[in-house]
Amino acid sequence: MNAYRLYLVTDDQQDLATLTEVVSKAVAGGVTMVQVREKHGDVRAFIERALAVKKVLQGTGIPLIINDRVDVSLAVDADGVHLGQSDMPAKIARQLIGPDKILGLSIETQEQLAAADALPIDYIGLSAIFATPTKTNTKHHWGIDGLKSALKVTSLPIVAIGGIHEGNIPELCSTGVHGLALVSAICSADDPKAAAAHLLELMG
Ligand code: TZP
Ligand code: MG
Repeated sequence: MNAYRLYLVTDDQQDLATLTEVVSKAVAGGVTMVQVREKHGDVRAFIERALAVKKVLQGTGIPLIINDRVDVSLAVDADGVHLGQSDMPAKIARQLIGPDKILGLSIETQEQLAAADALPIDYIGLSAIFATPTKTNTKHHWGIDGLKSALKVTSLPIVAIGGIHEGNIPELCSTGVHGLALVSAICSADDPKAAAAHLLELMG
């Protein structure tokens, strides 16, 4: 199974109860991977929230990925970590997490893309495909054409992120992209289960 297919990234504005409820419903709706993303709380809160999500995912086979922090990923024995360009270098992260964990890296520029295949990573998060209110400091938006050309440049699986919703799924999927990562389209939906199921249906 392609675990990158429908990749839920959690909303750090949601409280713990909402977080676990959203993840649980999204899992029921069919998400294939879950990343816990925390941008505001301290490391204790990050660990607490990651452990709560881990409990929800227990027995589902859905990989748990931790955003930014290798130490938190190790602390909760997650399935992997997703790094940004200002986080720990991928080579060092790989040494710390070992060969079997999943390592993802956000790629924001053509230069970073050109260097990606030489890194010990498992997938690329192509960031950001479209402008999004969820993350306002994105410098470059790849768009559909940028995604298409990125798919030709790298042999790594690409997960598209940023501004993805039911309206742009068909054109995104027509590129052959390996996965779609979303925050608001699932976390802010009235019914995250129905939202995830509908997104999957649109993906065909
Ligand atoms: N990285 C690039 S865009 C983004 C992240 C974490 C946010 C995506 O959120 P949304 O709500 O799916 O546009
Ligand atoms: Mg990051």
